[in-house]
Amino acid sequence: MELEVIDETQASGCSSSGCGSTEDQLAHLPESIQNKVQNHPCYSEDAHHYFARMHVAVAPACNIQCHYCNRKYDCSNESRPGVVSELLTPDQAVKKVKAVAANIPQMTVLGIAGPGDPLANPERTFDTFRMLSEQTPDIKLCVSTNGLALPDAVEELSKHNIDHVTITINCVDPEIGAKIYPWIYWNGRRIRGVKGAKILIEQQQKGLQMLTDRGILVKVNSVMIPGVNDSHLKEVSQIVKSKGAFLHNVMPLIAEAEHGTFYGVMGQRSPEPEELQNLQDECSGDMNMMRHCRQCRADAVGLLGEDRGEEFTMEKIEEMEIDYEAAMEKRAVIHEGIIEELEEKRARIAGVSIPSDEPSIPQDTRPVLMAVATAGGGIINQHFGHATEFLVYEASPQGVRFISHRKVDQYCIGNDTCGEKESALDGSIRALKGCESVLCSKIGFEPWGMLEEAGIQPNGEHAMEPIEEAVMAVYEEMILSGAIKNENNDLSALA
Ligand code: CLF
Ligand code: SF4
Repeated sequence: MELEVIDETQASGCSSSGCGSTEDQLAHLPESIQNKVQNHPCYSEDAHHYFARMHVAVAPACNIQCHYCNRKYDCSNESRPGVVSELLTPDQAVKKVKAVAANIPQMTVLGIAGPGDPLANPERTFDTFRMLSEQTPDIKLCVSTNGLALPDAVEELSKHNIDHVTITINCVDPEIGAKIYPWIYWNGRRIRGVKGAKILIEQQQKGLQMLTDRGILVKVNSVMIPGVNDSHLKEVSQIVKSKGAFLHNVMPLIAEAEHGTFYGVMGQRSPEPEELQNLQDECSGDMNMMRHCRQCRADAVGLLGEDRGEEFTMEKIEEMEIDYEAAMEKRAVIHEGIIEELEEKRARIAGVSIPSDEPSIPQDTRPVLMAVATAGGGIINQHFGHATEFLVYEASPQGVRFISHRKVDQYCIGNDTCGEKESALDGSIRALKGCESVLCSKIGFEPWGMLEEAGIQPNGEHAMEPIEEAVMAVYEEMILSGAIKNENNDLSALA
């Protein structure tokens, strides 16, 4: 008996809960826009399993202060606090982009996202974009900004063919803004409190409208700050949607005392995964929500969730010989292959429908969260012990939808002598809270036992299978085995 693997359009219902599936997000859009986002790993959830992005850290200065930011670290509007990025000149940045593009051919997007605000460093940012648009025409250009200087930059952005812009909009109410932004730097003066927040909000909204009027795709990032803007973000979502934003990315606040940020030091808490998911669900409505953001660094390189920056330090790049013409040819072939694979996958999922007389899962069967270990490609292909993050999917009678990712410390690093093994494994199990199963390509005896004890069923039987199909198959197995108990369900038809 086969249960339905619902196409992602239906999977989200696409219910009011919404889903991150490319097909669902894009089906209603003109073909020209679908083409723009189908290989952008941030604008398309599907694409992020296949295509990579990179950032170049060319923009050190910032024109505002956010309470979740410490200037020693990257801009937290688009990246998590981490080690300070290696600051590059525009020339170095171009060299780096060519080196990465030649070595990671699935890299399709170059973003400038810090470590300060790209538009507060217009010369460095636009020099980089100008050279790249001339020398690496096969790479999409992307920028992320706090929005203060955006209206003045829109013309320049359109000139360089930058058609993906992210604005971080945390509020539309200056009173709330004053709790997030202590000051802005505007027309040569520092403006504090509500007055500063009001100017910032006006500039963000104006910039958003100008971009969407020109057909530039805008993603809005919002940092969810419990007790400050969490209950306000639904309104933000509606407003940005009404102005034509393409995607809304509600990200969790990261606030640790050791980062030295105002919120970190003051003990402002970050949201729990469930709180974030609930807010994302509330904001979704007919708005496309991004749920696969990794809050990557301002010098991140690779698939979302992986960071290969160490392979591309300037020292290493200087030693590389790059023939970009040849690299472009190779890249084009690889991109075509990936797009074909993606299209096949979408067609396969959409084509799996059940004849109406086939029994299906009773509609009141409760949903189940499952964690998946994957190294990319949309399949279950990673050893439990090698995972540095797990993707969390929800299976329900309506289908399978991506929910979030959970970061973990790598449990197994190739030997068993690591003294911190126990605690790393405990940490992984804690991170998987709420998940009832974990799907991976392989798993050791010891973690298997510990996961079971924690009520999480390990499953290595779907190695190398497409994620959505494997998750639905495990859901079906759980129903049939009675692991999902629902007294109202008559499951006899499924047996
Ligand atoms: Fe970079 Fe941002 Fe462009 Fe993506 S990241 S500038 S849109 S290419 Fe992506 Fe990274 Fe999240 Fe940003 S996962 S932090 S949303
Ligand atoms: Fe920091 Fe970015 Fe905010 Fe500037 S915009 S203060 S760099 S988080």
